[in-house]
Amino acid sequence: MRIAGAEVIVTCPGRNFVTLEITTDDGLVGYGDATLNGRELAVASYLRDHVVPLLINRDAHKIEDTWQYLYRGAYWRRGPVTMAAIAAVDVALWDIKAKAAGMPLYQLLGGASRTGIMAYGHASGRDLPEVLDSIRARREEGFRSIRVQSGVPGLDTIYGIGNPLDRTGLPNEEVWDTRAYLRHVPTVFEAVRNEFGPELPLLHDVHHRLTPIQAAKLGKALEPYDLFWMEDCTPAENQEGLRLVRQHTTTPLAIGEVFNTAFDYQTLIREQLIDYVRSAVTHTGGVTAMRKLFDHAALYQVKSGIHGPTDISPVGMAAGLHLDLAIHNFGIQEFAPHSAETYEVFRRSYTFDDGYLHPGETPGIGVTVDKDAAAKFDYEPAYLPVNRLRDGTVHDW
Ligand code: EZ4
Ligand code: CO
Repeated sequence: MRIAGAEVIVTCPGRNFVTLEITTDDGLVGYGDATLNGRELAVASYLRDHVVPLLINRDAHKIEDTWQYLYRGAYWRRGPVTMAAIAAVDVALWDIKAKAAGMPLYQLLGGASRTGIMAYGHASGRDLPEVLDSIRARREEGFRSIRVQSGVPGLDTIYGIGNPLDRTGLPNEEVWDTRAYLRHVPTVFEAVRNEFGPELPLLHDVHHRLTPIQAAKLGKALEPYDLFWMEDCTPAENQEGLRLVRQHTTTPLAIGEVFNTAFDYQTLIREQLIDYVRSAVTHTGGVTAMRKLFDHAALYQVKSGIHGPTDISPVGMAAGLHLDLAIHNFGIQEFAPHSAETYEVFRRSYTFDDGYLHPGETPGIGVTVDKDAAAKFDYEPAYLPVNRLRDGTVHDW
């Protein structure tokens, strides 16, 4: 079975998505997600200009060989643009292989290790009453685990929540105050626990805004509220920085949504400095690379917590769900439902029922792209916000 064609689809049904469609000479079609929020066209060009020409006529079944060919063959390694492009090819080829086998992808990954995939939803509000209302709304939708983000008194925006399409043409700028945040967050979790009791799993995303010693302080302060995890508590390019956090707190740690290879986790996993791996299939080289990463993590009792914001397309989401169902060291899956417009372009077989996701039984990954619908939504430039301290210094967003 040879690759006969490959097409890059850029569409904006409420937010931008980049999808690779691969077709084979015997008529099978596979899809891979290559969406890199705020830098979408760089990946589209990487694929169109430098990868698609290499794919034509290759054996569609040779997934590992194609992965190595694109990774080692480029000479220039790693990086979000390269790894998102490789991920799109990899997922499209797994989609095709599973369709050729007549099975949902999870069967090719070893079969189901569980009956459903525990998902967590997002609750956020400018103040405490809004936060509590938002948690109630997620629970009514069926979520059994909830990430809680709150506005900080004195700051205008609820931090870490980007506007998918700001249409200003330039990134929004936000203001940040670390001391105000550190004082406020424990009071939010105290109130949430008082309202909802000890059972509900609660998560929190720090979005890389603290130094290691500040992160250690927050982790300790949150211990009474028994978090499921504290996410991206400090930038982790310097993996050794997590030793300091770990020495001071038993709050579980999740890291890695901005990482793109297993190497970014080497020290974090080997020294058991984190509890959950946050990579997305879309940003970390696809199913092939993620499977290796999770198997490595399993040796150290580190579990999965696949990134699932709405800037991962339903194609990327579905690929993650097949892994979630198959691997032994599954932890939790982030799930932010897409808009009706997005689901009009991306037809999915995955389901969300009573707090649990399932990829469905359709052969392949179970998502197809309606190209006529996609063509109705032209690409629109959009950026994530940029963050500054009160004195104007650029800070992590
Ligand atoms: O801000 O995916 O845990 N989820 C997150 C996300 C990220 C976006 C950035 O594109 O932190 O919402
Ligand atoms: Co995050």
